[in-house]
Amino acid sequence: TFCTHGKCICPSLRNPISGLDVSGIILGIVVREYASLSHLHKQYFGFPGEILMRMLKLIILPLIISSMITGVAALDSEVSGKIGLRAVIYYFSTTIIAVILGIILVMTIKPGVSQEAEHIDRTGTTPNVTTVDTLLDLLRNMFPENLVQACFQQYKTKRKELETRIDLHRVSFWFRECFMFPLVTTDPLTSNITKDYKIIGSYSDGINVLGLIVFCVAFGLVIGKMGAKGRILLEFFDALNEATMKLVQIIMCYMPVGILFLIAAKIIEVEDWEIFRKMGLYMVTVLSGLAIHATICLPLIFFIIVRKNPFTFTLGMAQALVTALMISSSSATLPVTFRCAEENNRIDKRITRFVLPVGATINMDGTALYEAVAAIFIAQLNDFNLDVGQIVTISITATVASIGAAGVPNAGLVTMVIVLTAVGLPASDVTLIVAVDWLLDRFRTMINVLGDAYGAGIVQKLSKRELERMDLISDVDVANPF
Ligand code: DAS
Repeated sequence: TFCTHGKCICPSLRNPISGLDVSGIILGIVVREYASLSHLHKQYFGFPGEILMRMLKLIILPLIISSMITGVAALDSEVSGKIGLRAVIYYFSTTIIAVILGIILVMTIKPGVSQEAEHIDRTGTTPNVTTVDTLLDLLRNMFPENLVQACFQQYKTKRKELETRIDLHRVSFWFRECFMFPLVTTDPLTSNITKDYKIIGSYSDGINVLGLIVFCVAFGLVIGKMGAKGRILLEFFDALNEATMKLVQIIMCYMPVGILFLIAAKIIEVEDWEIFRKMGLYMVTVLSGLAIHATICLPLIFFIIVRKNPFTFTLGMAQALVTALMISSSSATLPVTFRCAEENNRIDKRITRFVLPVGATINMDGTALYEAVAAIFIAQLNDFNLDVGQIVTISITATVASIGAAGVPNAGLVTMVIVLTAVGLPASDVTLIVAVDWLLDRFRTMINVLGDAYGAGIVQKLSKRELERMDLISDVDVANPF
């Protein structure tokens, strides 16, 4: 099916079963089976997909700079006093909660870890096998399980104590070298990887995302405070943001073709079909995270603050949620979100007019959760042991990437490259998650819209006084116009 949006016509990924993903799988299987063709796969099948990945990585820099600077500067000028501040605090807190929930789930379910590795974890043998481990394994086969198990457990406990003794020097070094310095970076466009530590936010592609984000937020705040003088800068970055989004639109027109070949190339080279088991587990992880966020986290926050039945509120938003599920676009769902929030849930227009449009742009709990899970899933697929600094980097960049993502289909996929490159993960592995993005996008868009709606209800409750004062002022105007 084709859709036309803007000037370009591109194969739509919005149809129920994304035909191009399925064709990519079929194409890959066909080529894989005909061995005579399979030698073609790397150079030819991989090439169009590689082009797509390079385009996505090319767009990272202008996307971060323009979306962060304009987003932060605009918040400063458009924020109508306390109402706007409350909305922004709500956006960030629910997004961070979604990211933490996603990280807990993906680190628990471990969708990307292969079964044999998981088996080793469960049976207690440590991943980096030393000679002692091998010796104990030999012993283990000669003696009854329980005796060797007890010795092995004792050895493991001792070893754990050794490993966990905190070396204050290392912690201070890590904090200074791997957290503070890169954040306040001297050169945001190049990363500096020291010999024995992976600097937080650095990666092989040469950009230090976190350093760039910190710079853009500071720069955006300054521009916002400059008033008229900052206007010209704000207009420049607004124009840069608009141009970047148009570029993203063009890249997304090519995306279906890139996806087709990315998936075909992946199918051809996949060694073990276990990857499908992992993909299934990955989808379960994302969908369960979204479900928990939508049925526990958001309703709990809503109930604690608003003291009303959150599920009645959700029912009031049903039409908007179904629309978001069908079209995978928060922005396109906005008119329905407005109607449901104002007519069914009686939210004041003065609140919805600010909270919903800004929320549809920068409040994307579903996308943030999805990007954190996907990044760690890809790390697990590559047996990449993430340290604390990199988990923190993923949390921050997933939050920022969700702010930078537009409310259009597959936007989370485009900004996903930011998260992957922020911890040095192979961005080409986006292929795997692309294959199922058409389904997950629908559900994360639904959660994005639900999060915006709950935000409007909560901000209205917290801004009761301001609204009453506005009513008073408007009453006075009517009664005594002079
Ligand atoms: N489809 C996006 C939205 O409209 C979400 C995403 O792509 O992550 O919210």
